[in-house]
Amino acid sequence: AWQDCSADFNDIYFHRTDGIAKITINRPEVRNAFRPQTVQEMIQALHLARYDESVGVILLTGQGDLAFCSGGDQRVRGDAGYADDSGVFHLNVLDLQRMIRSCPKPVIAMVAGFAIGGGHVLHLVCDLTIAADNARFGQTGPKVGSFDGGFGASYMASVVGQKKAREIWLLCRQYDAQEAATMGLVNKVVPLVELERESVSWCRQILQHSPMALRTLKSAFNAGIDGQAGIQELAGNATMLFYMTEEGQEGRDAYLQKRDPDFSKFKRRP
Ligand code: 1HA
Repeated sequence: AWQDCSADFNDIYFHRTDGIAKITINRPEVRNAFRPQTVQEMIQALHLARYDESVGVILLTGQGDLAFCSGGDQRVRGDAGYADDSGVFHLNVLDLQRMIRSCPKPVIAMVAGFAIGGGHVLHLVCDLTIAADNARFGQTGPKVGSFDGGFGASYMASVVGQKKAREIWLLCRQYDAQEAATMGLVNKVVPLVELERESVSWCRQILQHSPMALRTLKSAFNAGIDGQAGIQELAGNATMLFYMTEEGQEGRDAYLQKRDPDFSKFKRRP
């Protein structure tokens, strides 16, 4: 049973149950299109889930069976981005994409219905995607006067290959769940009624595994394609592990005790 933690949110639901946090875009009347406030709330919820030590896996999904997310809400698209209530333009979904990738906990997209445009990129940047058999995937940018040349292009190419990624963007077609699975865009296709059960069971299997191994692997997968930022994530895990050693702690203790550090007992390994 999910515990509802949505009180501070308007455009999303935020739920928790043993070890799993679930972020649900709740704008079904526009196929779960996001506006700046939606993205802001998703960023806040992701932050909460990341810092909650009881959470080991994060599910990202959309309310209802018709859509995961249809991208930016075109009704509030102004002349330099998507307008918030005070008229300021945002492309803050790019921040959310980076947060999903750099979150040390696995983020799993649970997709029923459409994952389109900026909504498609959101599922793409998640670590895993479980799709219902009614899921449909695609980009629309060149049709609606937009493009995501960041993770939306380069990361997509590393997932499905250059030719397929260029096809997806240049033709703006939609692909069904099976086609998406065949091209490596989704990990598993299940009947719609089993979507949540299957996704939660993937989460539970992950929750049995070593948190340190999981976070280091995620950062290692990122490192190869995320440049200096990717190396920073991987190296951050190396630093964390070093802090946990007596050798690392000797440096800290010596500083605090105002003495020279004594690293002589630590091995110089081949
Ligand atoms: O490319 C970016 C970015 C790039 C760089 C940096 C930041 C970015 C941020 C965002 C984006 C983008 O997301 S661009 C791509 C924007 N999205 C789209 O082009 C998808 C538009 N929607 C659709 O193609 C279709 O609605 C659909 C395939 C998702 C579903 O079709 P369906 O089932 O036939 O429903 P439909 O009747 O089209 O939609 C139901 C209602 O939802 C309609 O409203 P109604 O006529 O009932 O009043 C429809 O207008 C509304 N709706 C759907 N999607 C959006 C939307 N309203 C606003 N924005 C939407 N994205």
